[in-house]
Amino acid sequence: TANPDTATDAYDLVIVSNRLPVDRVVDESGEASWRPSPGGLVAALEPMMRSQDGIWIGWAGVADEEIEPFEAGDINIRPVMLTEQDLQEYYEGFSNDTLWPLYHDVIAQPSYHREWWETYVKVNRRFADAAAEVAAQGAVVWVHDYQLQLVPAMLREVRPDLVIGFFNHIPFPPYGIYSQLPWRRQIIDGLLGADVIGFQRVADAGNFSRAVRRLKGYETRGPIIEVPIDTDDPASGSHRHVTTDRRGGLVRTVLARAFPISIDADQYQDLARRPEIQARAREIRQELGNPQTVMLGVDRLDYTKGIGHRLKAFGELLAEGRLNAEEVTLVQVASPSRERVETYRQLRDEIELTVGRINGDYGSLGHTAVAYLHHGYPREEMVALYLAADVMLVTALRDGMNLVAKEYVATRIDEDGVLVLSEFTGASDELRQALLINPHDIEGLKETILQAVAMPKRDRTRRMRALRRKVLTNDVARWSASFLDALTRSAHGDHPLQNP
Ligand code: GDG
Repeated sequence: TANPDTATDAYDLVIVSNRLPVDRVVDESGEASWRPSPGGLVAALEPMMRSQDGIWIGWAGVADEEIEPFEAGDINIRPVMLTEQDLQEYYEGFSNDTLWPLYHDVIAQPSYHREWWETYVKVNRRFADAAAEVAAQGAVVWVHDYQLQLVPAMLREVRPDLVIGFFNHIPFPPYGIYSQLPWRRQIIDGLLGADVIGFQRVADAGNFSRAVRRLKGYETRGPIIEVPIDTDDPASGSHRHVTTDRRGGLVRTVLARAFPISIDADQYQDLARRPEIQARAREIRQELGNPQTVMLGVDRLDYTKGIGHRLKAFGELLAEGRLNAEEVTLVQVASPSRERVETYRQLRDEIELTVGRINGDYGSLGHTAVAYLHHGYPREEMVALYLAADVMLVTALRDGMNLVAKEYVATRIDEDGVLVLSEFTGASDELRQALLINPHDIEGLKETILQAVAMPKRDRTRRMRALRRKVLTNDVARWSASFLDALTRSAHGDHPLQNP
């Protein structure tokens, strides 16, 4: 397999994620090319990828096609092939119909299929091999998210010289839930191949450590996990930061702690300052019939986002006459997501039935109660929507972070607008000045919506100022820098236990 010394292209920084940050575009003449898809992760990593000779490994979004490495917008890209069957079993199956519902507190029932698991192992191996092939001697490899939890150990096995990091973008569930997983030990072993394992919340890191103690019996000291070294293994001599545990056995140490992700806040502020986007925000309110209050929800159409709970609360407030559809409009952007997974199809039917009922009962020709949009929009339009919204509703039942909440705050350069935020999002750990809610408590949610609608300007500004301070200081550049710093320091046997 990989020999780092003879590799022709060897990179010092390797990013591994399921999906590459590029989209294939076909022009009028039928010529296909790659366009960088501007996500927060790319924005955060781009400067480092440039300065450190980096490469990104992942799936290019087209099934059954071997694609040669290429460069897109200055980023080196190494595609990993996925067949249609891999997509069904590894991606839609094990990732999105087993791990996703399990890690989000079994809001939906996870499906456990042994064939899906086998494909998950096989595909993880393919990603690990690709990373092993391109990484320079001693390179830093940063693996992302729940689709690739076996990659760290697979990679360490063939390339013990690498510094390996893993970041989990979604929650890590409490042991009582995690322990349902038939392959619970294999996943833990996979993750523990990393030197640093990052989570969104302190609670997620705690859940992970507990699972490690329960399932593996390893010792943990705060965020440090002691992983015993098998001294019969010929690679055992090449491990970094090896120490002895209390019983004198050899262990390598793994750091597992919270690194809450964020957004490119400046980019949202810059968009919010553009006159044409501000004009679009005014136009949106006009198109809605100039209601006194515009409320907004922006989510992938996913059962974790609590869209149904939000609609229930809004519908009841209209039914009870405590809100009036002539005065208040709820705009719900539900961007299409995972449409081949059955649970998502059912969710779409439920949501659209509820929206239709509310509009039929409380709307009029001039005023729709819920403006429901099953589309994805350009970022400019999202920012105009954030600017147009008096109240932002984030009612997720479980969410690793929720970037939408942070985007709304970054956009509000006018220091106005009220954020209603679920306690079950990672964002609620930082955004304490939002109106925090428990989305399961429909009465409480209704009260809070009324409070948001009626909040005096002075209070809105005071809260928004405090929220903006948080988001503008802790942006995504700081997040990636602090994770990579922890990784590089771990290569020298030094574990930063918390953010500087
Ligand atoms: C996962 C975790 C964690 C949505 N619709 C449109 C659109 N979006 C953008 C939003 C935001 C992103 O997609 C969604 O991010 P979230 O964080 O809200 O949620 P997930 O997609 O579930 O992300 C989550 C995140 O990973 C990062 O670690 O925070 O907890 O579940 O940026 O703006 N963007 C555009 N058009 C749309 O229609 N342009």
